[in-house]
Amino acid sequence: MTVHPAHTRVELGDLKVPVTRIALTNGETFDRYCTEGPGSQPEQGLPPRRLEWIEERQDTETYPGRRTELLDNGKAAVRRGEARQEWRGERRQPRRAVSTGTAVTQMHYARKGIITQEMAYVAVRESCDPELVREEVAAGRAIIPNNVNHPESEPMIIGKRFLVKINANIGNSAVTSSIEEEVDKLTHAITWGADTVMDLSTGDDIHTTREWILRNSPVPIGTVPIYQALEKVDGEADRLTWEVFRDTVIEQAEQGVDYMTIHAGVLLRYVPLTADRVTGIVSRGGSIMAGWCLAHHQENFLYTHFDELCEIFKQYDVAFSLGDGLRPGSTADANDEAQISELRTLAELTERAWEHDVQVMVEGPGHVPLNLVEENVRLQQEWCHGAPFYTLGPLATDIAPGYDHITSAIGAATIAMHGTAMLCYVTPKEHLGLPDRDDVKTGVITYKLAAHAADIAKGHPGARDHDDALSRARFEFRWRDQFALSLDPVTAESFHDETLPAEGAKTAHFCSMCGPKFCSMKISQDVRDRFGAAAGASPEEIEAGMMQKSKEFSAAGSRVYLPLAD
Ligand code: IRN
Ligand code: FE2
Repeated sequence: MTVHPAHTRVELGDLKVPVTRIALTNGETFDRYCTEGPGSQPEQGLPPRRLEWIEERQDTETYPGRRTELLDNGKAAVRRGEARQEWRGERRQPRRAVSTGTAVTQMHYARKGIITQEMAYVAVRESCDPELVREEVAAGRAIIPNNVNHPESEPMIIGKRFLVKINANIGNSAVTSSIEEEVDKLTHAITWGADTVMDLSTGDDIHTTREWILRNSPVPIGTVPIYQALEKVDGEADRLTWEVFRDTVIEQAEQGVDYMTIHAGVLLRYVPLTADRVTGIVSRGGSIMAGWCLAHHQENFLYTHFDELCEIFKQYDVAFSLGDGLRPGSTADANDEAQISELRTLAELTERAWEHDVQVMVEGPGHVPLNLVEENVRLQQEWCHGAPFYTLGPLATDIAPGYDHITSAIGAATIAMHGTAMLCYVTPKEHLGLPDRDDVKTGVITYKLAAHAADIAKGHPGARDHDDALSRARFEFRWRDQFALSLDPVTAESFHDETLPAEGAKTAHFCSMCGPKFCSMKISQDVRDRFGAAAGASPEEIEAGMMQKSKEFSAAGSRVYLPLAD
């Protein structure tokens, strides 16, 4: 489903890299980065386009039966005693690296000097040299989230040398939202431009919901496995164990989750540092782990078992998203000792994951006043040796519930300009409720524009082409092209039509903002036309022409805006 009749999905070259091609009324076309995928029948899922590449590398094996067994263990569904909506599409057997010591990660290949098809694909998408992709992945400065059990995905890259990406969170925390609704939110999010989607479901049917989402997702899917682990112990954090958590991670890795938020930096000794904060611990995962550490008076098991996690991740190519469980939840708490201490630990864990060839990004805040934003990126980049930074906004102020997509987009554009690689969207419902379909769209569009503003500020090659295409359409009164090129053509066109619905207004040289007489674009075009007539004239002739125009201007009463001739 494209968002405008002038848009078509076109696949380029042997690798079939998609772009959204926009047909303009002047006969030109404009190609945009495309996230929406080829479209799927939800019960059937998407074609596994990467399967061939994964098989060609011959480094995975299947281990029959595993997935089915786990499906039948859907504890939450059994507890509710309701008929479960089973995944009816093709159920492939899960794959993993041939032997436990082996890594099948993109980082592993990149470090061996190999440019995988995934890297080549990403290079076409980003219009860059495949070698740049390989180098950045090898150095850990970029990741390609790419689970071998998610062959439906279209490879994409997260790193500061590439286009700034955005993530949309979906998930049914309320019991009311159904599997269909979640798949619909996924489709909606990628249609509007989400680069990755995180399934944060915490309610019932977590496993089945995730299966549907993965099988229908052309973008990488992230999760926070501690949420499901907590469900398995009936929501009692004290009863969590490494074993329950490990099995949950394997279950999700088998399904094809591409990256997982792991709150391994919430160390026992950091928890007291949050005592004097205005908003304490605001991270869900962070508070679960802090509660566990305090209840057992033991070190966070995600930290103590981190190497075992790496062993699992490297067999499926799951990337770490090292969670910021101690992120500030208010501008007052920004850059405080708790946050900075955790960042130091995340830096240590980044290096440990790299020892296993496991891809890593590092999560960041939260709520941060604009003057403290840059320091966040500087410290993270320095300490984590350039590992991609992935931040939640941050909100630049706390005072606007209902508008937090905007308070956070201000921080997001700023932090991305300084080098954050991916932005986790915030919707207007942040702090207030579960986002619905419309909120997902508003969040995605708002974050697309924040990310793009940062791409321009960073001087990313070609980033401004889109702006230039739109600005030209605007200056030339190609209204239809202006709509087609905008991030949200539907809203742009309907706002225009609210005041000038007539067909003729789509080609008129004005809009209702200034009306026909006062349109600055129209006036400056007239100015150009007059000067255009002087092209080829000698300097003396131009001088004489200017004098003449000056006299005409005074004689007409020195008015900038002249009444329109009928
Ligand atoms: C991103 C950066 N910092 C946090 N995030 C996102 O917040 C993360 O990717 C995930 O979607 C969500 C995790 O929330 P908690 O469990 O930390 O609150
Ligand atoms: Fe918040």
